[in-house]
Parts: sequence; structure tokens; C-alpha cells
Amino acid sequence: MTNEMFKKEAFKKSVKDNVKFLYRKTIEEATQEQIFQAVSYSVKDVIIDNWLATQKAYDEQDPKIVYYMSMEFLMGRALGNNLINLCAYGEVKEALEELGFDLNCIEDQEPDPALGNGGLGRLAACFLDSLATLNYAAYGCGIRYHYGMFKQKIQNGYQIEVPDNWLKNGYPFELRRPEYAKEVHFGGYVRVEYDPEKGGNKFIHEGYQAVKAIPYDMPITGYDNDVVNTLRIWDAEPIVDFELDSFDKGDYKKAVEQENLARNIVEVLYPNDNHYAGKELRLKQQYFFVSASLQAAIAKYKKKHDDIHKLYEKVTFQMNDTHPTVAVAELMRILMDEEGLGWDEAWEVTRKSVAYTNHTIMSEALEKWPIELFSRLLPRVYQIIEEINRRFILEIQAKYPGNYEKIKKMAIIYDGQVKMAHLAIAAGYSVNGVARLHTEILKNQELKDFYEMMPEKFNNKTNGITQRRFLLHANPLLADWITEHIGPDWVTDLPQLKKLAVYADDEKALQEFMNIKFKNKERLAKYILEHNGVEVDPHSIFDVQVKRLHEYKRQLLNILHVIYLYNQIKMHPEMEFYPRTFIFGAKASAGYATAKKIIKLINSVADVVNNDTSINGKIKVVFIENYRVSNAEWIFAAADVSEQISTASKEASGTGNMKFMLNGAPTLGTMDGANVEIVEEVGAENAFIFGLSSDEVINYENNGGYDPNVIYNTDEEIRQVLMQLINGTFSNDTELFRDLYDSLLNTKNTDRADRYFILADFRSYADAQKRVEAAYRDEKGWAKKALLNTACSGKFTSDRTIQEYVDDIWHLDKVIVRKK
Ligand code: 26W
Repeated sequence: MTNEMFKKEAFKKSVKDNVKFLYRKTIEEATQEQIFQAVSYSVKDVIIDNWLATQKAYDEQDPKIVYYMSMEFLMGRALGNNLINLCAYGEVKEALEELGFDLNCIEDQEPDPALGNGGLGRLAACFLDSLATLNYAAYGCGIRYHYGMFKQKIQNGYQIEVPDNWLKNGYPFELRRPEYAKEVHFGGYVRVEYDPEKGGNKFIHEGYQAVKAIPYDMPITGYDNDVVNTLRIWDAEPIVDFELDSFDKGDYKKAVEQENLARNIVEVLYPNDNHYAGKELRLKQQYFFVSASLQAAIAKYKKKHDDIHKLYEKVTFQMNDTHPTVAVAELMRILMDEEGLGWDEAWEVTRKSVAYTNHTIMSEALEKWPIELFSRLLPRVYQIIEEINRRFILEIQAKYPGNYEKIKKMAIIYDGQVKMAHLAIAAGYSVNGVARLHTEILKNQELKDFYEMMPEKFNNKTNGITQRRFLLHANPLLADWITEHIGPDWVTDLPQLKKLAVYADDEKALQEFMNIKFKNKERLAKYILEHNGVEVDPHSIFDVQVKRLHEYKRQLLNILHVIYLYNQIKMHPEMEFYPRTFIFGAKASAGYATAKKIIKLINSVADVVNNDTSINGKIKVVFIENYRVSNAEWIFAAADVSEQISTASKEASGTGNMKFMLNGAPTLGTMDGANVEIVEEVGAENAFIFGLSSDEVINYENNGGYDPNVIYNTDEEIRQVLMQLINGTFSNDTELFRDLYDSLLNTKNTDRADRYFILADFRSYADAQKRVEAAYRDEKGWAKKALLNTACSGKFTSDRTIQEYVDDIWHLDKVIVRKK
């Protein structure tokens, strides 16, 4: 059902008016960027009405609300997504055409808001889309970083990080709400005073620095239901009054400090993925947005309800990994110091209100703050954590009398550190992993002690993705084709795709399906030519690995295998070989030297291989610069093969794997994360599985690793590939890739050689790649596999994931906004 405003003539008039009001220009005079702004304001007009209607419905229906607390929201562009969800994409496209503009180019003007690193941030964005679409009341709570994920430039094969000033031209899809500002306090000390009224102690926080938190709201439109939820991200400003006060007292230093604190706090997103660096500013960011969000949530609750003891009946806080876990203690502080509850009452409310999702088992990702830092920055909050810890240890002792090992392993504060995961689990009423295998590993390995002590808290919620962005918007040709064949219901009910299975042997349907894939490959080839200057052949197999760069994700395995194939072709020019384009896209954390070196290696291999005329273009290697949500949409649509090759047990779930599957690309992968469930849905015959199992990997790890030198010494072809890293084949500087070579074979820079089992899995991977090639040669067989991947991807919608969170954890009520 489309809004009247989107009727062509009305919409054209609205855009023209906006151009006039905003820029004093006519349509003909306006730049593309100005048209983007004008169009966005026209769309926002409609959204605002729905937003108001949604608020009103919430006020009347008083549903339980989930606050999804996350340091990261990787939203991607909003214009196209909003048009899709408002069911106005087609009409607006036509209206703009009549004005002489191409909607695609207008969409391209929007900065790609990248307030997140990778999987965890994008998951948060998909969840917001599903929550709104399923009529649930939800707020995303986060930080309005002035600089999001850096822009990646590739210079001379190296990654260069360029700041991403996404707010430069003003962002049309946000609304500043200064009237809801909150104050957040850092530093200072706690004074204890006897309170005769209470008959107990009062804790007074003094001498702190204060920052004003200003909320900016972004609308989150549901699909075709008039719901508009809110992503509330907090900006920081110095508190002016206090500043004057300080000047009066001659406290110039403090005023300047407060000014700086506010300026620094929201400046930039930490570009680390799965790596904890222990930076004080990060803890400040965490407390800043958590405190402001909790204050706002409680204020909202109190507007309609007078008994704070029942907060958990109307409110629940989901902590996206440990990053917002300080929420546990901050909620206790607000309940006790501001609402006047006693410890037991406050604890009862807190433990029924907070839940925790774990997104990684990588030990280097665990957040542990030094006591010194924590207690200096958040003295009152730290006191509360000490008390939570004291009581938790008593519980452990009661359950395991005399077992000090347990205390050592499970305490929240131990060895001079505050362990955020332990705090989250001790306090939360739910602890979940993000794929079945991941949750099992948590229960049986990483969090075993906690699982044994409180099994009832643990549950699995396999991740999902939104088909509205990753099919309907990303792949309009396939979306239309699907709708022609099975109707439009899949847009909000993805398991409907199963109905496509009847076309698995229908030659005409298969041909159409693959024609669409070909057109999407042409679209990507054009993008690659424009952005990378490399010509790729859409008839070749598009073999794609796009994701953050991390050793455990094993981009190195992929590129070593490319080298191996290159050697094979050079050695046996007559050998049959189906042309292949290996496409990579990945950002490396700025401080992660090995990851950056792998990017350089990929580009160096690309230089040699792409320019070697003797191989007749049989292999092309492309590194797509600045991989992000907007170009990801095109990449998934164009992929033939989905590389999901992490060391088994390391990838909690993966969500890119689901986006490829949805767009008809079979998985080439290990039995890791959600790959396990993907194979279960599509059948092993429609995927290419290889490598050690997670049990095997964990077994090796528990027994000191394995010896890659045995492989090196006995497998000549692998040895040749490794030698080429250090013999000048890919760089005149023979030392350039020495560290990569070393990491695979000796323990010079790490405690174990080949930590990620690259050599162990190499042969099995090469073999799976052979099976891919053979399968691709069988055109019909491949088309069937591709189509069945799409048909069987229904489970992996974030709509299903969200419904499971609602049923098992949040218990939300549906809200109806549209009156039929
Ligand atoms: C403290 C630094 C830091 C930063 C980010 C530690 C950990 C993270 C995240 C947990 C990294 C992340 O994005 N994890 C990914 O979460 C996805 C959504 O659940 C999963 O699909 C991926 O497998 C997981 O790596």
C-alpha cells in the first residue's frame, strides 16, 4: 500500500519544492547531491507521519519495548531501503526519470553510514529492520560517531585509511532531539553519608567531569506496515553552564578538560574487529552511550508507570556482545542512587531486565579492563561491580564448596581485571550464541563453567539477514523473477522461497535464473572496471570472498591456492581449466600488521597473474577497494561461489554466507558457524565442504597444535607456493612476505606455527575447488545448485531470528499502527 505522497505528480512537486526551499534552485540547476537531499526530504515527510503514528500507537497500546544496545550499527544507505520498505521504489524511480534523473545515481550520492566494523554491526542493522517489519516496539541505542569505519584506498597494493566524514553535507535521515539530552559523569570520587531516612548509607558521586549526551534519532521503517521505529544514537557536547561556573571559580583546567572529553568521546569508531585493545577512550564511549540510553529508557517508562520494581515487565535490554555490559552496573546505580531502591530490589529488577549475546570465541576479543583504569574512570560503577562480584563469588562457593579453581575461572574481578563477559553472564537472564555450533562450543568449551552453574540461561539464536535489503533492493532482477513465479509473500515470509524448488529441473526456469546471474555479473564487471581498472570476463566463474580481513577467516588460504593454480597452469598449459575470477574485498584493522600484509600479498599476486599473458586470462584476481554495505549488495548478487573458509570453530556464525546463499551462490566452506546449518538446509550435494572439523581443530589446540613442517617437507607443490612468498616471485623485496611465510612454518612471532591450520586444510581445499570447477562445467547441474541455494535460504531471514528472540527472550507484544 503506497502513500498518496508517492503518486508521481505529487512526488515530483515535492522534490521541486524542496530544491527550491533548500537551495533556491530549479531542478535543472541542482546538482545530483542536491537532488539526493531534496528527494530524501520528500521521503522523510512521509516517514515523519508514520513515525508520529507509531509513537501514538505505542502510547496507546503500551507494549513491552526492547532496547538493542550496540556500539555498532552498520546501517548502509537509507534512501533506497526506505523506498523499498514504503513500497514506493518503482513509483519514485519513474517520477525521477520524468524529471531527468536516475534513481540509482541519486542513491549513489548518499554517504554509506558505516557506524560499525563488520558482522556484529550489520546484524544489529538487520535486526532493526526485522523488528519494525514484525510490528515490535524497539529502540536501537548507539553512538553517533563523527567518523565511522575508515574509507579504504589501495595505493601500490597497500591499504591506506582515509577518514570517512559521513556528516560532511548533513545527513537527511536524522533528527536532533536536544530536548531529550542527558548528563553523563566521569571520574571524581564517591562520598558515603549516613541517610537517617533510609536507615542506611547514601553514595554521593562528586568531583566528576560531566558531558551532555544529545540524542539523534534515525527512522527505521518496517515493510509495508507504517511502523517507524527509532535508532537513537548519542552525540556528546560540553556542558556550558558548568564551564562558566568553572571559570568563575578559576577552574580553567577543568573546563578545558570537559570540553575535550566531549569532543573526543564520539569522534571515531574503533576499527578493531575481534581484537580488544584496552583503550580508555573506548570504555568512555561504552559508558557514555549506555548511561544516556538507560536514563532515557527509565524516563520513558516512568511517564506511564509508577512502580519501578516492575520495569522488566515493559522493558528489556539486549547487550550486543560485551561492549555495552557496563549497563548491568549502571542500571543498578540508577535504581539504587536515583530511584532509592535497596540492593536486593535493584538486583531483582536488573537481572530480569538484561540479556547478553556472545558473538565470538576468539580469546583476543574478550574485554577485560584493568581495575585501576575502571575505578578511576567510573568510581561508583566500579564499587557496584565489586559488590556484584562479592555476591557472585558467594554463590559459586555455595554451589562448589572449597573449589577455588571455580572462583579463579569465573570471578568477575580477578587478577587485577574486570571481566565484562563474566559480568554479563552473572547478571543476564539470557546468554545466547549466534549459530548452533557456536552455542555448543560456548556451552562445552569457552563458557563451560558458567553453563554448568546456570544452564537455564543458555540458548541459541542462529543469525539471519534481511531479504528486503539483500535481495529486494540488491538484486531487483532476481526479486522480480521470484515474485513472478511464487508471488510477493517471500518479502515478509522468506521460507516461501521453498516453492521455487519445483523449478529445479525446469530448463526454462534454470536458464532464466542463470541469465539473471549473468546480468548481475556484468553489472559487477562494470563496477570493477570503473573502480579497479581491471577487465574481468562475466563468463568466468566469479569466486568471491568478502568480509573483514582476519587471519582466522583465512584469506591467506584462498590466495595461496590461487598461486598454486597459477603454477599448475604455467606448468601444464594444455591442462583444462575453467576461467576464474577471484574477487576479494576486505578492510584490515589499521593496527593489524599481518592482515595488512595479506592485502598487499593479494594485490601483488593480482599484479603478476593479471599481467601474465601466457595464461590467457584464465585467472584474474581482483581486490575491490573499500568493501562496504553499498557495494556488497552488488557483489552478493553477482557471485557464483561463496568462500566461507574460516578455521572450523572460529567463525561464530557468519552472515555474508547467508547473503550469498539467498542470491544463489553455493558455499565453498568449512563446517563452521552457520555454514553447518546452511548445508543442512540445502543439502551437502549443493555445497562444497572441506577441511578439519571444529572438534579436530579444538583437539589439536588443546594438545599444543600440529606440525605444518611435515606437510611442507612432504608436499612439493605446497612447498613451491610457500617458497614463492620469499623468492621474489611476487615482490622484488624478498623480505616483504617473510612474516607470512614464517607464521605458517615456525614459532618466531607466535606461540604456534600455522595457528589457523592453513597448511593442514590446503589439500582438502584444493580438492573442493576442483569439485567446484567440475560442477560448474555441468551448466544445468550448476544452475540447479544455484537455484536450490536460493530456494532453501528461507531459514536465514532475520525475521525468523527476531521472532525467536521475541518468543524465548524478550516476550514483546505486537503493535498495530496501520488502521485497515
Ligand atoms: C573489543 C573489540 C571487538 C570488536 C568487535 C571484539 C569483538 C567484536 C565483534 C564480536 C566482532 C564481530 O563482528 N563478530 C561477528 O559477529 C557476527 C554476528 O553475530 C557473526 O556472524 C560473526 O561470525 C562474528 O565474527
